[in-house]
Amino acid sequence: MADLIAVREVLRRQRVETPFWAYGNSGTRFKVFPQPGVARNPYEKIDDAAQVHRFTGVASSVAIQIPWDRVDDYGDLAKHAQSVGLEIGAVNPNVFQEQEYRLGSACNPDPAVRRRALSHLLECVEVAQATGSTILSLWFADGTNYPGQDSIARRQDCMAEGLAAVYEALPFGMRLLLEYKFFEPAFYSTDVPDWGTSFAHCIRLGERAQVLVDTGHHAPGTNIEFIVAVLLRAGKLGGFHFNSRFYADDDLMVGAADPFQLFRIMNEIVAASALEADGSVAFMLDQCHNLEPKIPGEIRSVMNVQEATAKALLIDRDALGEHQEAGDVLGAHAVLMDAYNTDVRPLLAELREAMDLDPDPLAAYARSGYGERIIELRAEVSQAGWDS
Ligand code: RM4
Ligand code: MN
Ligand code: MN
Repeated sequence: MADLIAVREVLRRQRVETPFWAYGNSGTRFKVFPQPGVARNPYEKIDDAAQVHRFTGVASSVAIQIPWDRVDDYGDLAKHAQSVGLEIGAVNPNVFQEQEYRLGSACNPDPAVRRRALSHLLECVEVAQATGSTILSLWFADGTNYPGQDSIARRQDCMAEGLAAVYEALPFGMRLLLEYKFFEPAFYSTDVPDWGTSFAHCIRLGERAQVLVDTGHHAPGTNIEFIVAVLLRAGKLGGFHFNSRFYADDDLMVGAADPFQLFRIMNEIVAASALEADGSVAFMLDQCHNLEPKIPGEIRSVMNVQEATAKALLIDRDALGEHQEAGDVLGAHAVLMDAYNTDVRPLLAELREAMDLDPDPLAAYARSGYGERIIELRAEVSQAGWDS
């Protein structure tokens, strides 16, 4: 049996970071449907993120995206975050939306464009310093659409060179996380398409470069927990972008499409003691709430991560080990499934009460009236979203 007191302690300390972009309007390439009350600027995104933390107690940091969340004074933004009990988490440079980046950013055939991309990445290192962030989180839309369009090898050289320049600029204590995604927006070749490519670049860079696993960035059927286990062994799992996918990079709520997969991932984390350790695996959400309301969508997602984590913590590791050693396939599998099939909601409700929180975060948020208040308060002036 797992030690319940220890399980609660780990759950109490676990942190799940929410992203600024979850609080702005979002949509598909067909349409962005604005929602009433949505944040109009980074300060209001902080206020919304603070609600998620207020009701879950574990979402104490927020990721920002530059230029979407550009402000004049980043120190002031960090101060505002602190005033509502938050910290600025990962800084996410955006090198995919400007006209110059049509053929890529760090791997663009034009050296002037590569320099421009690099200078934006370096600007983001400064933003991270100014906000007290310790993570620079990189994702590149770079790639090609047609065989022969560009040299795959040359593009890798450029990627390596650009990353090395960024790595060099990292101040002490800051990590660089390199995210991969197998396709989109490029359809033929992507310059960082998989964990192997990210891993290879990170190994070359050094200790403070690690792989970021976005759960929505794999081909259907990929065994993500295997990737997680391999990266953990190598000390190269920097963190997650949690979300759900049914088809491609859907960015739906984590644990909605496949809660069992999330449990299997958390099982590898727990098995490697990567929750208890130094907190070096960053659990971040990367989601967009196109249809559902955003703050409750984030609360639900944080709860889903907690439920998967709780189940993984409940696995009877001694019994599992015994069955595994004895070659008892069904016995070992049953130990895992027993934990997965446990209803952990009462355990989490108790934990919340012990943390002076409402046992039901979604109901408590609904009762708080915050959702109605922002609709009234933010009626005028344009909202933050993909197109701003
Ligand atoms: C990418 C990736 C990045 C996110 C962008 C907008 O697919 O997941 O993390 O910043 O989308
Ligand atoms: Mn992502
Ligand atoms: Mn994505």
